[in-house]
Amino acid sequence: MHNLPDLTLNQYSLVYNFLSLTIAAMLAGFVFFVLARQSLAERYRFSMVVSALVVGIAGYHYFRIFNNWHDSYHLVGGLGGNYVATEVPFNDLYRYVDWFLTVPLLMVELVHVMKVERGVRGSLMTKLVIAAALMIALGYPGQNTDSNAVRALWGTLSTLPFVYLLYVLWTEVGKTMAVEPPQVAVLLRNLRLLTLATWGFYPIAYMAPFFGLKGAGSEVFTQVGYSIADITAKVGYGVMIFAIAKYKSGNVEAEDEAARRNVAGSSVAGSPVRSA
Ligand SMILES: *C/C=C(C)/C=C/C=C(C)/C=C/C1=C(C)CCCC1(C)C
Repeated sequence: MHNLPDLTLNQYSLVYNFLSLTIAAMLAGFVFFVLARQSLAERYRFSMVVSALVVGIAGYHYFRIFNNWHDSYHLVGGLGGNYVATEVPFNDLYRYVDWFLTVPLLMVELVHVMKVERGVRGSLMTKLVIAAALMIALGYPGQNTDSNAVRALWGTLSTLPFVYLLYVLWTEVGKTMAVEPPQVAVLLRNLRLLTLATWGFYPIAYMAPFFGLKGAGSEVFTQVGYSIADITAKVGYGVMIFAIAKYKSGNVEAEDEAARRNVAGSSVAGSPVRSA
């Protein structure tokens, strides 16, 4: 919960319309991922189930945020007047609960379409999911404080798993790019850049009070910024995961063949009879 500043008609409407647009984008994403699932090879379909879950959870929360925004303000003085806070508090926990659930799921989506060995997959997923959940949980206590020192403390703690996560993501995706066909490598590279660019926005918005952004400007910047970042990091990201899964679906036979050759190759190399 935090105190809402007075807004002009335009400021209020900008946020209102962006929250509304985000609900539409999440719903559209949901329909797309459910339908897109059919066009993938069996083994990649799960990535679309997770994508649909992510935008489903986010769409629900945006619906709640939208209604909350509507109830937390009322227009005083007609069209020439201002939007002034009502007695209904604005609940920031919707966003954090949403991120707490969706950010780990975004990691699951990614690892699912990456070429990693069976034994590595589980531990990679665990590392990324735990780091993602820690990052969000540690950020929350600093979100609604008026003290810049408290905000900086929790912001810094949350940044530790954030940096770790980006590091693991960057190196592991890099390793996969080296063993994937060039088309998939390009898609993975773009996905990595999209993740870096969109995820980087959240800590910047969090730190807005440090850049002197206060009151109405800060509120509008944060709400609109989070909406754009969420659409890109969830719907846009899911569409890119789909593109990767789609390409790989056309290649499952070649992939299996390569895997068989690898297994056969390693047993030949390890055989004392052959090497003698
Ligand atoms: C769909 C939602 C996404 C991708 C949310 C991502 C959120 C972050 C990367 C948040 C990071 C934060 C920090 C690194 C420090 C300050 C606190 C947070 C939680 C805003």
